[in-house]
Amino acid sequence: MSMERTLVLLKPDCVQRRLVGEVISRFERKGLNIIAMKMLQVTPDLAKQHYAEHVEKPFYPGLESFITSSPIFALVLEGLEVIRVVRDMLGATSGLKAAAGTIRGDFSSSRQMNLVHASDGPEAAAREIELYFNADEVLPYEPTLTPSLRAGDE
Ligand code: FUP
Repeated sequence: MSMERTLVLLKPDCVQRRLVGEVISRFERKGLNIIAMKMLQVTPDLAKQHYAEHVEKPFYPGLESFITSSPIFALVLEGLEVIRVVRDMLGATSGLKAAAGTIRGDFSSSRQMNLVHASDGPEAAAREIELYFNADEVLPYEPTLTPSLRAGDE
């Protein structure tokens, strides 16, 4: 099992609906390590870099307008297989399709306003972390409760 990092965004709907604490609390209770976090306003330029694969798609103008509409939180989470673990915690892209118990399944009824973004693979995670954070803003540390979270050989 590999220690990974992933980029998570708490999107404008998450902040506006006061769900930031709820969502971060789920990541903390899972045992994931927050190693970077900031509040920021996404600019159209940053949105185009972040969603480079979607820029030409018909839904992109609406997506850009949404993601730049008010501030967001960006986080880097660290943990074993954290890229997949966090995607599983988010659920399917559309809140209408996401399973109950997932963040989107519990709190979203929309495809666009789906509250949280998380990197979908190792290359995306590396690219997205660099897009949102300088190297000195990422602060890895050894959690003192690791022995209570998993066995030594996990
Ligand atoms: P995800 O990987 O789950 O974040 O979803 P995608 O990369 O497929 O889509 C990126 C964002 O575009 C999602 F947050 C939802 C949004 N989207 C739309 O608004 N309309 C669409 O038709 C498809 C995606």
